[in-house]
Amino acid sequence: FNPPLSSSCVQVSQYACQRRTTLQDTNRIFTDAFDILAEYFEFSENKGRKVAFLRASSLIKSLPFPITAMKEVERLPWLGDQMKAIIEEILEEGKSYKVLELMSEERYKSFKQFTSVFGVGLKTSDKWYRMGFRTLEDIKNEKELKLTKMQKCGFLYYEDITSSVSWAEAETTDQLIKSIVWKFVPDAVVTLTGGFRRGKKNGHDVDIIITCPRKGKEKNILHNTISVLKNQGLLLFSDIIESTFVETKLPSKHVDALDHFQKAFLILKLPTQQTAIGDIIDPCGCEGRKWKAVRLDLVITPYEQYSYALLGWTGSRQFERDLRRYTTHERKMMLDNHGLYDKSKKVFLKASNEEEIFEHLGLDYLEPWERNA
Ligand code: 8DG
Ligand code: MN
Ligand code: MN
Repeated sequence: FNPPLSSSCVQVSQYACQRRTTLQDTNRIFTDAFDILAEYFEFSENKGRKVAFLRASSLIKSLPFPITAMKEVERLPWLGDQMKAIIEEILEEGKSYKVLELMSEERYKSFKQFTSVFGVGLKTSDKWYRMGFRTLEDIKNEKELKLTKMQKCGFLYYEDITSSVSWAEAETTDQLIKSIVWKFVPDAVVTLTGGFRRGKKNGHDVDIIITCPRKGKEKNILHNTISVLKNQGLLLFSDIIESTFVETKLPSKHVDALDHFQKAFLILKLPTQQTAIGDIIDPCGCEGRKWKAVRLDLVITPYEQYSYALLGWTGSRQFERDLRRYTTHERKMMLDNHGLYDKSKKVFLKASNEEEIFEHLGLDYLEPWERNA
């Protein structure tokens, strides 16, 4: 006897790190609505409700069955009355008028546009909104407005950067970076991470993490690589962040804390791949242009922190939040991109791969493609 897969017999953990979440989301109609609401509350600076909708969305993404009736979601964690009302509305109407209404609010529409520019976050969006600007056209027409170098590049390469990065483009970027890095440091470990490591077919950027088994040999890689990119005419923008790591510091308590690795946020002038039939098929829609502006994040890590960094940069963001929340509340340990600290034993736990980190945490191993929470 095979019982039907529904919530009445499937125990769903409140933590994404105890659920297998592949890209096969059979409830996209619901999760899209919840993701939009999370964004709506992020723009309204309502952190609590943002997190609540992200958790609910993430939980639904892990369900192995399409939701067809309210009784299937009755006993799931994180789904409050407001969320259930939205699910019910979508089940009945095929869409949520509540969500559509919030999406048509002026502040949401403006923030959606503003934050789509590289270098523009909530702070700048809020400032522009309070200055009376509503659209990107408004911003472009205001010649007096001070823009950072990053934001100028965001506008300059807007079309390219907002069109998603394909798997082929991520692959090309990965090869390019490997060929450069391996000239300086032949034994450097260069790994494509972020969404592409989780099996996504496209993304908003390319994330690459670099280390070297020989202690300290990773230190010059970032600057050398960026010099080569510059000399080859492949660099459109770079923002280099130096390492601020301090050995004695305990992992951060905040689930959204940034890490302290040396890194760079780049825009590459990526040569467009020519197909066998030449210009007839244009894989990135660049219409005859020989390049596309592509966002690249490069992260450099000391070898002994590499597994933790890889786990942290593979994401998804919600998976990472829940992994840290689980570590703090269920294990009395502290986790960040640099390491894992056992508070009762007062020691940092070493790990030479991701499997060992899951083991330290007493969790079943999840493959990267099962972390699409
Ligand atoms: P996408 O690019 O396809 O949209 O998805 P993604 O690859 O999952 O998102 P991402 O924004 O590129 O972030 C990848 C992971 O990197 C994510 O789990 C968060 C993590 N991350 C850190 N530190 C930092 C940081 O300082 N900045 C950013 N942007 N991401 C960071 O661990
Ligand atoms: Mn990414
Ligand atoms: Mn990134």
